Amino acid sequence: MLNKAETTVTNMETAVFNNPTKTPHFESSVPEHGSVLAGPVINVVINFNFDLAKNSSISIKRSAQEFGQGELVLDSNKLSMRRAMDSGAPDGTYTVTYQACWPDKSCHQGSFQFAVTRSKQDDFKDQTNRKEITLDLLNSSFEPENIRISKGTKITWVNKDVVEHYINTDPHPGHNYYKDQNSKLLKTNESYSLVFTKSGLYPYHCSAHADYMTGNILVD
Ligand SMILES: [Cu+2]
Repeated sequence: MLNKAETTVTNMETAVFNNPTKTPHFESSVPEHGSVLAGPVINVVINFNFDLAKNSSISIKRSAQEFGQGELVLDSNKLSMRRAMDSGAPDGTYTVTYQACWPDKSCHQGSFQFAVTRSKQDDFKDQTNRKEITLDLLNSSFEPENIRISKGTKITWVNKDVVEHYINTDPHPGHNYYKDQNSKLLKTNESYSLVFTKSGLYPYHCSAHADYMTGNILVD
């Protein structure tokens, strides 16, 4: 019982975030400000409604240490920028500081925060060490909602509902956190498959029921 209480206190402390600073033209990010995640993201993605230009940047820091990896990537539509995150990043609160620069060479600074708390993996169904997994779309939810798999596992989603669904990577409606994870419209008994080859957390949803039909894949 004592251990459980301590865990609760730790989670509450983790959940204290500074207010985010949004630049002009900010639309969305993955992770969202204030997210508490079961593991590091594969990349931080920030979406805007105006063209980004060079000198834009993203930093992902915990206690002054940088966990962003490699160069900033500007997506080809110029409306999004992303930076990979270290998959071995420890539990804790991360501050994303970004600079969004525009074609007129002006720049704005923004920031937001999220937390990594691996104890949240207790809510994930352990499906590690399997080559293939089938995941049902049932009663407008992903069954199971949160799963943990090994690298190289192929997931096949099968629509067991009468209504039509999609598989879409977050955010909604940008669908660009992990662009490979976007299906066509899935009618009853239609399926969609994807092999996960990179460690990290993959938050996703169905774009037809984005408010409540959500799930997470955690790749070890
Ligand atoms: Cu749906």
